[in-house]
Amino acid sequence: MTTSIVRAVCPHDCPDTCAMLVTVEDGVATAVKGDPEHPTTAGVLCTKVSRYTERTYHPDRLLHPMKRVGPKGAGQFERISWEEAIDTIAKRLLPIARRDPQAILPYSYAGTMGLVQGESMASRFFNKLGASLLDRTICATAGGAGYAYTLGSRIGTDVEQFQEAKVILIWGGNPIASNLHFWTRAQEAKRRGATLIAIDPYRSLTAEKCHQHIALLPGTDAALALGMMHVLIERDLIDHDYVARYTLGFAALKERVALWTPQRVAHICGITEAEVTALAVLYGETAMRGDAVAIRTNYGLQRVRGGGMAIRNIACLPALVGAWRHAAGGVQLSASDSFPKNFRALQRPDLRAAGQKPRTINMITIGDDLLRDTSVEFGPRIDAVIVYNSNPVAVAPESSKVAQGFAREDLFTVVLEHFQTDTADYADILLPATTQLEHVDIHSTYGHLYMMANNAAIAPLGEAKPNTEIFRLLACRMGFDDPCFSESDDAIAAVAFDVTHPHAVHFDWTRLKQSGWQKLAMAPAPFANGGFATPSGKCEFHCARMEADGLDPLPDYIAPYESVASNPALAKKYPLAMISPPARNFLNSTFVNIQSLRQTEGEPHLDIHPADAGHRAIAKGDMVRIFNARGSFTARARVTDRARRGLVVGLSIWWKKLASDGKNANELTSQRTTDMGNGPVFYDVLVQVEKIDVSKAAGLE
Ligand SMILES: Nc1nc2c(c(=O)[nH]1)N[C@H]1C(S)=C(S)[C@@H](COP(=O)(O)OP(=O)(O)OC[C@H]3O[C@@H](n4cnc5c(=O)[nH]c(N)nc54)[C@H](O)[C@@H]3O)O[C@H]1N2
Ligand SMILES: Nc1nc2c(c(=O)[nH]1)N[C@H]1C(S)=C(S)[C@@H](COP(=O)(O)OP(=O)(O)OC[C@H]3O[C@@H](n4cnc5c(=O)[nH]c(N)nc54)[C@H](O)[C@@H]3O)O[C@H]1N2
Ligand code: SF4
Ligand SMILES: [Mo]
Repeated sequence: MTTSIVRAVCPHDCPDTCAMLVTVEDGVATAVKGDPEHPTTAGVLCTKVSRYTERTYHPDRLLHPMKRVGPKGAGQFERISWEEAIDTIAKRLLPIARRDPQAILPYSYAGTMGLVQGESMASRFFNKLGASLLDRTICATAGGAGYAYTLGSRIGTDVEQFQEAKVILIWGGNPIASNLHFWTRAQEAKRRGATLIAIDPYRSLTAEKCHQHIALLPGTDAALALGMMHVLIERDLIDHDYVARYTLGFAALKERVALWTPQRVAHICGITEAEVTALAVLYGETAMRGDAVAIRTNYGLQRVRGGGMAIRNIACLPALVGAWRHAAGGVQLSASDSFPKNFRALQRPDLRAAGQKPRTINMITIGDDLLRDTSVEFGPRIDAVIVYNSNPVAVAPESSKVAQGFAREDLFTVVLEHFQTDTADYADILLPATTQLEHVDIHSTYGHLYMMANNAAIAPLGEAKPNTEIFRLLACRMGFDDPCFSESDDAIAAVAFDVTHPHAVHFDWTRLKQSGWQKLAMAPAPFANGGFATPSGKCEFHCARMEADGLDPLPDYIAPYESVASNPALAKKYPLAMISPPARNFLNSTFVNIQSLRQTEGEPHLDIHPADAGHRAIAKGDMVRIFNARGSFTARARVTDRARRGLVVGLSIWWKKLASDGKNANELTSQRTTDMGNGPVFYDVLVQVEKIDVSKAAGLE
């Protein structure tokens, strides 16, 4: 028997981007472990990815190209050859492209975060074709915009420093589920005497392990940050030297936050005045003592109307108290912009016809957009969609409309997948893609600072092909003869980072493949001496670019679209706020079909506070219907004060077809967008909940 260990990378949409060691015995991957030497992975993978071989060799893996033989959505397919598949796709796309290539839409997100299998050959293909552009907003663009207005780029505190902090605010994130290797550092800080505070409407797995949990109403974080700034300035817990040297607009900020008294803030956030004041005092006084204060802010708080402003306000806090002076101080939202990704080489936007700028479709309005007709404002009706690295029928908002769109008889849909997902059921042609164990890739991350290499550990299963190879074949069949369409995956990986950028001067693909990972060349404490990537070079409390973009140039509070306070008329019918954050054992909708993981999650649940359950006569274990004007889904009630009063929580994202009613929480979410960044508002939703007939519920037990 021959045994080897192959260096690989977890490809999933998770900030941790773990270094993996794959054991291969006679060509079969038998184990996947965390690399003990990689500093952030430290030998540990999460439960989901420890089961990677179960996912890779799953009996339901798609292994051959298929064509649809039943009605759209029914999921009935018949095996075809690659030749027939590629030929059929080209024959359908060519006449549409001749009419108007913008009628063709790529739809992809982060099934793999790899720079090669993500957006390289696929983007080249769609650029050459002149297809519509996709605004990939579904996750992080609201906060990304708010952060960039304030600090210039998504660069923040290095996760490897957090154990040195004395106060850590975990703000709108649940790292035990979604950022495990950050949590390890936070726990080490706790052992060394740090205070951990979770700011989250829900008592998540993480919140229950922190010293304090501030359970504010969803969508009110911007107000809490304004209240903290009010207290910091009023009590002079300010690093005046840092503020004078490295910030812009302090006087205007001072005037603005004077209006945001703890009393006003407490009322908006549904918490006490003392909570607001004590939080600011702990943060400010710790910083004034010269200790590091750090904030890990995530995605939970961005998925509301004012999500961009919320992150902007939080991003102002470290500069006020001079927290950036410490390597362990500051804030981490995302490390994305630390990596000089060479998008021009990877995606080749120059392949678009000279002067051509196709229209852009926002991925979160796919439901409405698939149902739109040709018009002057919209452009041509969407006639073809090519889906890869994403499962829009399960993950996009207002999903009954998404499904209705994909069910259009006149729409041609191609899906590249590992499994027959909810979206794959609507494909005309379904193509089998390789997994991370079967292809080569290179990764940047959004949670640490290592460039990562993924070697192929095993041969592709069945007839599966890498995304790159599928788009190479399509490009060839469509007659695209630019040499970039025959570049190998290794050649693409070799140009993924810009070696003229100081962070990546030492990047060399051949070496990286061998070592598996290499840290960017970045000094700790990135903003100890200013150096923000804003036009002023400073942390911009007053931001002229926001004004130019029609936004308030100063930190402010933007109420949710749907909340009891902001929309009382709607709240009369739908009085409960609903959030649907990630379940620990799923990764978005990935892994839901892995039986061992699904069994741990059980079935779709709804957490509801005893008071809210009580006056609806809902008891533990009852089946409930959650509904609003957009739709409904059913779940089993867990009566628990983990959800604060007025809030219900449905951990997500379930495959619709694996839920008893064929639906999930996205039936109820809206296609509205955030204040900036065109982001989604998954957690800005009012609903009503009712108990379902008892006998039926018992039958399901
Ligand atoms: N196990 C697992 N890990 C994952 C994922 C997964 O699906 N499963 N998904 C990955 C992806 S794509 C992402 S983007 C990240 C997301 O991971 P996180 O950034 O952690 O974001 P969420 O889990 O959406 O929300 C985290 C917490 O925010 C809270 N929250 C909801 N609304 C608000 C609010 O208005 N204010 C505040 N302060 N808190 C709020 C939720 O209750 C939840 O506990 O995780 C990644 N990691
Ligand atoms: N209600 C609600 N909805 C949400 C969220 C929420 O918290 N609540 N979170 C939102 C967020 S943060 C995000 S990021 C999105 C996530 O949305 P998506 O990025 O669509 O994530 P997944 O659901 O994991 O779907 C990824 C798919 O890609 C496939 N895939 C993986 N690797 C490859 C590959 O190499 N090739 C091909 N062809 N396919 C591959 C996987 O099998 C999987 O089916 O969902 C959003 N939707
Ligand atoms: S999902 Fe996250 S924690 Fe789990 S192995 Fe992948 S990168 Fe690591
Ligand atoms: Mo995400």
